[in-house]
Amino acid sequence: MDDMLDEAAYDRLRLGRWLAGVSRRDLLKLTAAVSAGLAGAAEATGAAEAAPGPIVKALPPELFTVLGTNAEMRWSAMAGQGDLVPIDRFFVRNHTSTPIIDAANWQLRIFGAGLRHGPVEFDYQQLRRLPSETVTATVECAGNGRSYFTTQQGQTVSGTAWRLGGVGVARWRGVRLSTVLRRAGLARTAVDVLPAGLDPNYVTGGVDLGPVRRPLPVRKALRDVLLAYEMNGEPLPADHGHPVRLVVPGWIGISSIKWLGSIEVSDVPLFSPWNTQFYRLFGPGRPAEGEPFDRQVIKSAFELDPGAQLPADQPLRLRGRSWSAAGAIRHVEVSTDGGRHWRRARRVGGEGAAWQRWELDWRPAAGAHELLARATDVHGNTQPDVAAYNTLGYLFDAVVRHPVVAA
Ligand SMILES: Nc1nc2c(c(=O)[nH]1)N[C@H]1C(S)=C(S)[C@@H](COP(=O)(O)O)O[C@H]1N2
Ligand SMILES: [Mo]
Repeated sequence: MDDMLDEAAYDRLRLGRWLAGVSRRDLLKLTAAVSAGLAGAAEATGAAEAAPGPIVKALPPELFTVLGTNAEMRWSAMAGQGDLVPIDRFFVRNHTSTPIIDAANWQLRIFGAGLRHGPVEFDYQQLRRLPSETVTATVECAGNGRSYFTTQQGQTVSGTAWRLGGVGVARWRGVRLSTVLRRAGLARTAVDVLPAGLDPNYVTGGVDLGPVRRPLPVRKALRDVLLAYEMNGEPLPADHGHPVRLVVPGWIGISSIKWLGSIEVSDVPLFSPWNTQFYRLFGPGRPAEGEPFDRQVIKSAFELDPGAQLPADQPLRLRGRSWSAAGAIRHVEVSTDGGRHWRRARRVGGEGAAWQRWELDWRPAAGAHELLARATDVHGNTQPDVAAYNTLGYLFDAVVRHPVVAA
């Protein structure tokens, strides 16, 4: 809770600077200049060779739904799985395409006015020799569930039409960002860090926005951010950021920059299109410059595809998962009749997992049914009936109506 207030307060400060100092046109110019600088840095660290398609790994239709340059996990693929999402079904969100980067030629460049000395470089071997840490953490796209703004709430939103499969939990091993920043000579005046990817620049509407990058306050960077080089015990796969990515627990997926090439450390608040144009909440009743957000919300999913066929007049066990970036899930209620009656689901698995698995026994009559699951976390956050509208369709937290057919 405290952290959340700190983040909001910090963003007000950040925004104040923006509104006071720079007009929107200046900001765009600034963004372009920064992009050009970073593009140069990316070239210097070398490496990015194009992969044949936007995604390298196999995308069998029983595990994924392909959405442009992205691949959404099918929730039926989580049936029978433990807490972790295996790499073969972990969702992929690419702004452009997966670059093939050779760890042996890779370097991470850390630079900026927030360092006490000049730029510092780390190669892969140097990073691997630093003290390592292993954490289980969720990566979830801020737009996960976006399609339900349209199908459930009748609203127009732009962006990838994810259902609920833009989320995954993995065991990440790597070096704490704090370890690397301290070795790089972090100054006390540092305020933001700006990690940038080595994937091709993101071009939209004819404008080259430069490499994918989004600033993080130093406070968060030092708290629990990991530079990950392993995922579920394997070297980080190409699609998930090989050789090194950021993992930013609790924050929206865009924070967890893949194919990390550079980190600027600044003594002034930083901006990129990914915290000004995108990944802000725009729309009716919101300020013109949008509302900032960094955290994920609370959601639930059944381990079933929408429209799944179930056997009628037989006892069966419904399974699903709920997760909240704010903390552990306290309880989950499930309805099998479109929201008229609710029953408490049974928890499965231990305490403290990244998501809460649950199950409920049910004997469906023949015909169409609508399943709903509503989670509440230990802070009392609960899933609403309607998610707060925003034009870019972020943070869909409402209860999803999941159709099934029993026959
Ligand atoms: N360099 C880079 N990092 C990136 C992205 C990207 O396109 N390029 N996509 C971001 C977004 S929007 C999300 S949701 C997560 C997805 O991580 P995954 O593809 O490993 O599931 O990566 C983030 N990191
Ligand atoms: Mo995302």
